[in-house]
Amino acid sequence: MFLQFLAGRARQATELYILGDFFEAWIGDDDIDDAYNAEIVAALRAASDAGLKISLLHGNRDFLLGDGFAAASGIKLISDPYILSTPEWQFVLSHGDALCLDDTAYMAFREQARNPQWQAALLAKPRAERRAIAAHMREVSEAGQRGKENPYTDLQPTATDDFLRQHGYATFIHGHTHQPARHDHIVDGIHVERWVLADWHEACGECLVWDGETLQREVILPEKRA
Ligand SMILES: [Mn+2]
Repeated sequence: MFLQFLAGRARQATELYILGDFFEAWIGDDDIDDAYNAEIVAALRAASDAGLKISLLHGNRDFLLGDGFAAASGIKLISDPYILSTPEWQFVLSHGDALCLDDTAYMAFREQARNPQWQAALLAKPRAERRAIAAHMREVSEAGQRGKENPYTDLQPTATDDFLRQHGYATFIHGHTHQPARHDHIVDGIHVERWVLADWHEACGECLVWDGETLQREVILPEKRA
């Protein structure tokens, strides 16, 4: 369905920002020739060739997306957090995982996963081995979530307020927590909005649309084929 979105609705926009966990797993840019990945890369390329400016920041699953992927797709890899200034408004974009400080096991993994030496050592392994490692990491993560009342850790409130302060009280947009919502924060007496993105599934996706005046959720449904 994302491919339909990329070929359809997304083309009405001038810019598209993807805030991480775009892929369930990414084991290295050499895996671009995998059939599933190649189709997505080609679709991104077609959209960017048609004039859509696409930017992407890393999530915790696709942290290995690199320059090879970006060049092939015609997209721009941006840092997390990323300040997005439009003529009318300022936003700060992030995957969101960096503020989930209460999940100490995850934060330890995150630090490791973002370490360039660790990444290089992983990328040096054969593809089949990396694929097995990714599957194993997924299993460990799912096993850790089972049995928990709420399997998803939310952002740590104090750290989030500090983050909003550090980023000039810009409207904060992130994903990761699987809890789509719009939150109102009062930081130093200033009202700041925090928008949490929804997950994408085969049957339904969602994006936030900025039209220069308001930010709105837009539900994306699969196109019916005649
Ligand atoms: Mn995530």
